[in-house]
Amino acid sequence: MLNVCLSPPFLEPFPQDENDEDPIFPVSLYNNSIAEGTPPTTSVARITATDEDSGEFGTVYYSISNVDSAGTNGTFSIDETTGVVRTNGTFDRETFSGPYIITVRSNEPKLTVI
Ligand SMILES: [Ca+2]
Ligand SMILES: [Ca+2]
Repeated sequence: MLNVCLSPPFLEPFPQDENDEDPIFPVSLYNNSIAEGTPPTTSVARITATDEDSGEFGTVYYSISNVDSAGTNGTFSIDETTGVVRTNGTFDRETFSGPYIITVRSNEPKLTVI
């Protein structure tokens, strides 16, 4: 007779990653200039941030939190996934010569509401 000893199945789940890392912006200041008459939707900067978490926890979403100076919010827009900042309108030096100070922030992963 052969005795077979079966070990219990490994019940411990694989450790799941936690959202315990914040996005890091390796470059904290982008200094770009915009030519007068630049058409709307022109790309003026690409912001990047990295998050060491895996999967959705490591996905960075970008948004503009503030546009300072005489520029009003809405002068620029940012692609929430690529970080590309684009112009929303045209610029006239006689009206405002800048600088525009755009503050970009990263969002926590979005909650999916079903
Ligand atoms: Ca994270
Ligand atoms: Ca983690």
